[in-house]
Amino acid sequence: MPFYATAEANPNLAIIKYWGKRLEPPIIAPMNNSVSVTLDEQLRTRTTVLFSPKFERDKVWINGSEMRTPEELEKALPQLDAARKLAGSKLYARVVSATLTPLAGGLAGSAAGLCALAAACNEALELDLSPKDLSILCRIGSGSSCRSVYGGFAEWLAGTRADGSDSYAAQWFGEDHWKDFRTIVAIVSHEKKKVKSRAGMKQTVQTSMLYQQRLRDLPARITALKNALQERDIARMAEIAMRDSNSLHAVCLDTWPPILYLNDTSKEVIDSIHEFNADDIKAGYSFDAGPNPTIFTVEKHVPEIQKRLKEIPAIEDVIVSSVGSGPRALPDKGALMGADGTIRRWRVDNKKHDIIVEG
Ligand code: 2P0
Repeated sequence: MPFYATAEANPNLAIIKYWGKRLEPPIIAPMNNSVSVTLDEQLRTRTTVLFSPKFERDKVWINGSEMRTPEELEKALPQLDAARKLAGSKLYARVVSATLTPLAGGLAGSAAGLCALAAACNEALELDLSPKDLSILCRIGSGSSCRSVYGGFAEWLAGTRADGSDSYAAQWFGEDHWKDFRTIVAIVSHEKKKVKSRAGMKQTVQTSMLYQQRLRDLPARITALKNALQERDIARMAEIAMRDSNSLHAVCLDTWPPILYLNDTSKEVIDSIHEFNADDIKAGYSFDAGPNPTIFTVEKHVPEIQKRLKEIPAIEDVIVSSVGSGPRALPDKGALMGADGTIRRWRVDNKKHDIIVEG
């Protein structure tokens, strides 16, 4: 076993949202199936992991800062424990991670992060996991990350078993299925969100009446989405995405005390997209647990949507992503830490979407 590896993973964005757990950490299984598209490499996360008898506890660095509090470590540590259990190892780990995803702005940062960590552990401990089992290891870190195990479009199944063993992700369509599909990510706020997803969804399950109706609506919506994606039908796909996002934010408002992730800029984006869609639906907005909008569309409509988004002053940046691929192992020259545990000099270039190892 090399006990040392580096991997990268891309974020995914939910078209049908995961919101609510039927099994709490450290298992994590959701109340409902969810479906996502995996983005391309522009917002990827790279993670190097080293397991060693020299270490007396697990240590994790994200973008140069060491994670020290139980809250900061609540996702990585259960995943490291699960990976060790699979390997029959008791070695502690050092984890160094660099991400191009703006963190905690409702932009799926933990999806890429916990998928990259699971993929790096899979390599370092030679677990040789199937995609299904890798998705289970991901899920133990953070639910949404299990969908990043696949390129293209993937579904995370809620399952029904009490041990969570039937809750895993499966690919619907590969990354080449819909070549002109685009996800436009608009950055409206770099502020950390007020209510984290983990706490917010728990509050919703406990207090929202409307949530029960959402759960009843979802199976038909998921079937309709599969058909729309199969036929590469942007009008139907975009309507489903908008309805599901609106449903998520309706149950958030119905939560007690209410949770509002959207802001005035999000509302401007909603109005602008409905105006753009006045004659026929050409694009759909979607919001996770934060105000940053993502727009699903096809390539030919991207310039017009970019023009509209540029008219909204609070939008700081726009990233246009194609459908991306699953995680991959990297050669040691891309590692963020040496095989002896020394952290290398590296930097992220958010403009060029690059992670540069300098020494
Ligand atoms: C999703 N979100 O499906 C939904 C849409 C936010 C809104 O998955 O507790 O960070 O680690 O399993 O995955 C955010 O929740 O939560 C999320 P945990 P996660 O992408």
